[in-house]
Amino acid sequence: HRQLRRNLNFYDLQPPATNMLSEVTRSLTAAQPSLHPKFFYDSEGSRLFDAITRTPEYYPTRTESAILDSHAEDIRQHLGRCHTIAEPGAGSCEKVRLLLERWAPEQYMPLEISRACLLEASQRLAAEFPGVNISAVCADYCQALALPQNGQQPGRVVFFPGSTIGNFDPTERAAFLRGLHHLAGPGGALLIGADLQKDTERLNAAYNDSQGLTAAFNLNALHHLNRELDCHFDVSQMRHLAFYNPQLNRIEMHLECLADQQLLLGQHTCCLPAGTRIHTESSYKFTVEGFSKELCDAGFQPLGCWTDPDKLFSLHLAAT
Ligand code: AVJ
Repeated sequence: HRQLRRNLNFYDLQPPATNMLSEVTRSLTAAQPSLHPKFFYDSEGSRLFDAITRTPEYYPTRTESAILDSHAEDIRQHLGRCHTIAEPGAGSCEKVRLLLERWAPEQYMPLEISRACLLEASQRLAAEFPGVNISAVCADYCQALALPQNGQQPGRVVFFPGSTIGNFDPTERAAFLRGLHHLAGPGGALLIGADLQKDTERLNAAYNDSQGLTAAFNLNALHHLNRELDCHFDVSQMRHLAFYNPQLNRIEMHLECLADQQLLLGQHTCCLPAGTRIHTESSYKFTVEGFSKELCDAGFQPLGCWTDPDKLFSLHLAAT
């Protein structure tokens, strides 16, 4: 590990490089073709996601920020002391700023797979918050969740905002929440954002914004694959689809082939006939009671839940 500044230590757990070709080949040639949502986030995809969060239709980001902003003090009171905030998938570390300002914890531990992103964000944060010790950990989710506890220190407050938890299918989600429980450790807590079920029109609009940014974001996964793997997607003959599935309580995003797609995947070719839908993302929507139950099932004790006046989004606090 390296000390980069007086208040910044960088720990590189050297996350295993994923074999993109074999992973993409497997998921695109399955009976139900799919792509993992992580393929959205190259630099263009991250820029597009950022733009989505500022569209009038995409309510989650600004609603969650408003909840945090109005209730930061109340949340801290429910929590008691907060020594360390740990954030898996911290990215640009933007959302945690509000907590660093209001809670002034001794330590902040961002965990992020993108080394470049983590380096930049943690350097900036260390300069801006000289009173917070930053332990930046470059790791993938699995490594991050298996991180050892730090000796005498009290448990960590794990911060997992944005309803990213909604990307996981129920079985994976249960396992992931157990991992967050382990990361928080004895005496720790979890502060997690969960988007709420609401009228279908509003949900559909949030994933079909009028500027077409969500469509561009979805289609960018194919540009990303073309760039990395040279797999010859004709992106002009693919279409963005996003709709609420009320049976499964989730938004589904797909990419639909408008014409046959002849793909090159390493040595192999693969044809996706016109009409094929590639499932690119699920974004589950919760009820306050349902999500609290999932937290209990993962070993947490709910301490509180905060929502906005329109009940669009929820922030849950739970102890380990
Ligand atoms: C970052 C996973 C929470 O599911 O709403 C936004 C991603 N996809 N618009 C979400 C996303 C399309 C977002 N999460």
